[in-house]
Amino acid sequence: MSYNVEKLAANFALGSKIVAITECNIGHINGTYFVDTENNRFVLQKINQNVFKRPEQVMANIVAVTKHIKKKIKAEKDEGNGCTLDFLRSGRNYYFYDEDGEYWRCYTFVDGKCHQACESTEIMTEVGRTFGNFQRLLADFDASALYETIKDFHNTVKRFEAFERTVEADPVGRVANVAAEIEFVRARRDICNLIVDGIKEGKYPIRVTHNDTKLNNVVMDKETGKGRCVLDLDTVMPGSLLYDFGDAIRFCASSAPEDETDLSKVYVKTEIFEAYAKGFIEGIGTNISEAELDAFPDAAKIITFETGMRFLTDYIDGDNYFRTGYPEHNLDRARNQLKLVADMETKEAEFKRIIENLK
Ligand code: GN1
Ligand code: MG
Repeated sequence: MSYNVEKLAANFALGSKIVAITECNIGHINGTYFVDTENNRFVLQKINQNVFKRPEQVMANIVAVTKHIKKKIKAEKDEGNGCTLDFLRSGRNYYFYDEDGEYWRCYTFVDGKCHQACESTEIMTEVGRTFGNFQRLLADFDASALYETIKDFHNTVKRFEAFERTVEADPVGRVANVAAEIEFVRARRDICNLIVDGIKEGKYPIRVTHNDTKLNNVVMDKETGKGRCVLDLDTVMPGSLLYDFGDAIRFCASSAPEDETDLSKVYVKTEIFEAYAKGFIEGIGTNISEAELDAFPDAAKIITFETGMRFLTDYIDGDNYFRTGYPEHNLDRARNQLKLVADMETKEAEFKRIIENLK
């Protein structure tokens, strides 16, 4: 489907004439375009309604959270705390609803560097600090005021149930190809409960969580290397900060990209786990409990496991959720993530020691 991006962008108050439009292909979910005007650069995105059933709720969450962060940063009068995304209005709303029933939104581009791969421990500490700081700035925001835009997004137990249902249905006849992967997942059924039960028992408080704490979702200052802004606020929801920590380790501390097929190249880098944890703990300050810190090693494993299981589920289901570049893409991603889980299992004691030392 091609869109008249220029016409769509014109529904937002861009302030000056559009001079160029470029499509951006990073990310598995939304359609993204850079819109350059005479004076500024904007990001126009089509919200994926297959994933986000209620785009207006996604935008309500984002607007509430970014307003809060803006207020906090202003009150703290600390330039070092960076900025947050600034969304443009279209009429009264922060989105434009087109004649095909699609939702579009537009925000001011934040200039800086987004690292696509982990280049050093210093960078990872800074990324950790930026996400920790994001949590800190939102620590006094009432998470119950947010919509749960993707229900049970990180409920690993429910994700496991969905996996089993898909295996049972085997809609495109792929189950036979993936017996080993299915067995790997089933053998780890027990870990699905750890965070879910901890939340139920009140051990892990419900906070505002980002839910997609990838390295490339942080904009860093090109000169100073300091974290400036957290991007991709679509999945900002009520949740546990363990999700955010775990997902960051899954993505940032891996030795290889998420779809590397040479599994001998895929392992978790202990020094990156440590560097990220150090920055995150510094950034969040006192807004974290001992129980949450103790669960960091498990969180990394659980979220990596969950993501591997989601890729595998989507593969078995016929690739309906994640954008894929080739037919076996989801399977390659699943194998990659499950390899990472196996490697994390061998490093648990080391991770625990690291967290104890950072406390
Ligand atoms: C999706 O689109 P992207 O890359 O930001 C997914 C995350 C997964 C990630 C895996 C809403 O994020 O949960 O961890 O792919 N986002 C959603 O690469 O499902
Ligand atoms: Mg995302």
